[in-house]
Amino acid sequence: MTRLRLLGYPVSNYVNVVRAALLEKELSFEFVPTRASQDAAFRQLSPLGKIPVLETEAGCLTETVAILDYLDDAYPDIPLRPAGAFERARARQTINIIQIYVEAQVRQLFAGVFMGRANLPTTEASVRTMLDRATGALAQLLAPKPFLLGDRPGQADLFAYYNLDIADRVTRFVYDRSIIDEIGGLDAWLAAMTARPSTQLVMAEFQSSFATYLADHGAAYRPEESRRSLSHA
Ligand SMILES: N[C@@H](CCC(=O)N[C@@H](CS)C(=O)NCC(=O)O)C(=O)O
Repeated sequence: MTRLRLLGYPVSNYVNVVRAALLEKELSFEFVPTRASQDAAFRQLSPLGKIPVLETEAGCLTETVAILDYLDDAYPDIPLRPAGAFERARARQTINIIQIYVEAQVRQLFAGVFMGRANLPTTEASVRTMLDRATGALAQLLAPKPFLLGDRPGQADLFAYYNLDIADRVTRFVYDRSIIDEIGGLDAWLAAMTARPSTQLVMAEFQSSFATYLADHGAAYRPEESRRSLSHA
């Protein structure tokens, strides 16, 4: 019997990666709705005050990639990393590119898209420059068959799915361009990922919490305006 608790909020792309991983690994866990916070008490659990946090019997973990590796090391029955050294490194390469050159870029625009504030044109321009490089890199790197590195979804698939979802919403809204379409070749992968029971559960909660989040923040973004929402792909 595992005693795992995931602290997070269903709007968070990072929380959703970890939640999907727990579901794909068929682990028993409790989901504890928790917002990011700089409160001293929360920073005892999460040093940067960020979500997700995974509470384990050994202590609390943050940083999604660390949590994913912990889950695979501690609970290896259903692995989410390829067995081979090269494929495993390729998965991490994919995750790093998406985390640094896609997610961290579009995150700079969240305020103007999802939080009712305004983005600087200079930020929109600098983010676009990096996104263009990342889009080219991912177009070169990703070759789903149908999953990214095997015949079942792994860490790289989950990381890509939830982070490209939020990135696509941002690029459509800010630039009227779809990063997913521009990477290309992802339709069968999106369909296969969207059909996973883990995705259905995680995205259903995302949709309802996201609507509340956008209304609370007076956001300019309207989910229904997005031509491609992965949960409806
Ligand atoms: N590098 C962290 C990023 C986590 C992150 O940025 N989480 C967001 C929610 S999606 C958050 O906690 N934001 C609040 C903040 O940055 O203070 C990870 O891999 O888990």
